[in-house]
Amino acid sequence: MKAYWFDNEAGDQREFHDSGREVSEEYLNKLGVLYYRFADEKDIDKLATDRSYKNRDVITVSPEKMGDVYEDKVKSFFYEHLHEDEEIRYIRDGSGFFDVRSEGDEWIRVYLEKDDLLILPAGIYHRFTTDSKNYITAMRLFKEDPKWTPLNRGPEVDVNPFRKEYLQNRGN
Ligand code: KMT
Ligand code: NI
Repeated sequence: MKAYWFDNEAGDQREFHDSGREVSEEYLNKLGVLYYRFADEKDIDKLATDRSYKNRDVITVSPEKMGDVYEDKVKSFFYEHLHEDEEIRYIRDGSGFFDVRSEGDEWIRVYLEKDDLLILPAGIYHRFTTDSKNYITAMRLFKEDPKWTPLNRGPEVDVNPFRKEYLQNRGN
């Protein structure tokens, strides 16, 4: 895992876009973003039990797996959105970028590789992209029935109760 301020330069979303300014794990925690590194899949079972994640599946995002719809999928994952539930991703192979909004509404880019686990809180604006290798396999964990519906950023979603609760929890 490596977290840094996104450079906001033009160019392919799958490039690193590293401004050279690092972001600490402590700052991610302040945003409600949690990071773990689990080399042993037994650790994921414990976390799942502790946090009541009852269900899981595995998704591979790659042209081989997704075929013709791959490029469209990559575009859609990259629309800024939030969810009404946590987004939990445990990377099993490959790599990719999760971008999350800072307190000041800037992008922070989180680069994840195998054995990295990231938890995004409900209500945080974020987006995802594969990197230039175009391959990631991730375990997705969820509490009950998955609510994957991405709610794209806009005036209505800005006042979504889960968005409001997120901001309140962060002291805004
Ligand atoms: C998401 O919600 O953006 C995704 O699930 C992306 C694929 S998980 C690596
Ligand atoms: Ni999402």
